[in-house]
Amino acid sequence: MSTPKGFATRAIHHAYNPLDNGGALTPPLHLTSTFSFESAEAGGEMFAGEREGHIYSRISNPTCDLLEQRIATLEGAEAGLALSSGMGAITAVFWTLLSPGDEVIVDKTLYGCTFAFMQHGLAKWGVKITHVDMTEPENLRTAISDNTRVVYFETPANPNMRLVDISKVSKIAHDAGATVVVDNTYATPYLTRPIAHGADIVVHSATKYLGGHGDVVAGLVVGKLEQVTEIRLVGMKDMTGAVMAPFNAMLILRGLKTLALRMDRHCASAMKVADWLEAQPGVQAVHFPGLTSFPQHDVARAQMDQPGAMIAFELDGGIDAGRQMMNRLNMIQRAVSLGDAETLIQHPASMTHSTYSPEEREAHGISDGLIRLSVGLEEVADIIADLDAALAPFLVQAAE
Ligand code: 4LM
Repeated sequence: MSTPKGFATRAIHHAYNPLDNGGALTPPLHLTSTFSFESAEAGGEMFAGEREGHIYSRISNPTCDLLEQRIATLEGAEAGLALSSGMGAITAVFWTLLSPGDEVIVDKTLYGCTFAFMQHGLAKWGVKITHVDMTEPENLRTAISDNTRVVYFETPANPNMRLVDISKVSKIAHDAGATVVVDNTYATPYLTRPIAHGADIVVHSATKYLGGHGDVVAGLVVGKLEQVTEIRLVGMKDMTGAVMAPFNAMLILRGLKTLALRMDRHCASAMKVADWLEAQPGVQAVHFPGLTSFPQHDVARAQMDQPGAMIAFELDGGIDAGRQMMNRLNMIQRAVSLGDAETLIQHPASMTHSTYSPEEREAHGISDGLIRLSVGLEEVADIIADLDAALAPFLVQAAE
């Protein structure tokens, strides 16, 4: 048996041979909604699941199919599924796995729209949502019951960077018969492969690092073939229709080719920015897994190959100081989303996490003063210089 190829090689070559496609180096873009059947009988057999082949692009498409195979190999999963957005991916998984009366246990901190889907969406349909601080896995053991169907978390969590120990939480969840779903958007499979640590299903907002260029909204799911097929046929085909457009699949395939390269640069720059921020007198706290001051530095080392490139920080002057600092930036863009070539900054309490009420934000550990930085691919000296100029007035005040 040949040795499996390395991550960057599989991200470029896996499951495609140009010679099968007239020598085209770049995989063809299959812009087609439907597929012709060789005969009426063949079409019937495909619908009955007795014959392989594409039927209609709300079920499968060859360009999406290649992307699905690529993300599956990168995550170490049996199968993948391409969807229209990260939220499309998350909701398709939940609509497939759950029935009224089931319980979902989710971590304390989630991306704002995921939180809204749970609290305002799923809860309306008779699903019980329980939030548990999974940074202490034993909390899950106390909360879990026979009704718990799914255990769900992000690691690192958006926006406050809390980590969840995937192995410990998966073990507790599996002992109780629950399915473990991990949102791996922040880490990407280049840094963390949750399935190797025991997770069952991984979801992504491919809008972020996987696409990497801020030009597409997309989502992905990976897991066991049987489960992914069910999510395809129930969650995607019938319940959400959240299908990825083939053109968008091409953009994500292009992004994946440079994922390893980009992540190395993102992570190296973020480490320098975090070190620099931590040394500034007006900066009250920096939350970044690569810092030795990070409370879960050990968990980071155990399950992340590098610390990622998302930083959360707070200034001494709280959110007023944070807003003033953001408004003084020149190069760094004030924008939500993350994982792009451009460094992006945003204020979770009034932007990505404004779906939480102020009381909920407090209970869920999302402080009003928190600023989120997605460190991009510019020269790191320019990123630090922009932050330095914007922070200067606070540093003077802090020194006085
Ligand atoms: C943001 N995030 O944080 P789509 N999972 C995680 C996310 O951060 C996001 C999604 C899912 C941001 C968007 C504005 C951890 C999104 C949802 O946006 O539906 O692809 O992914 O800035």
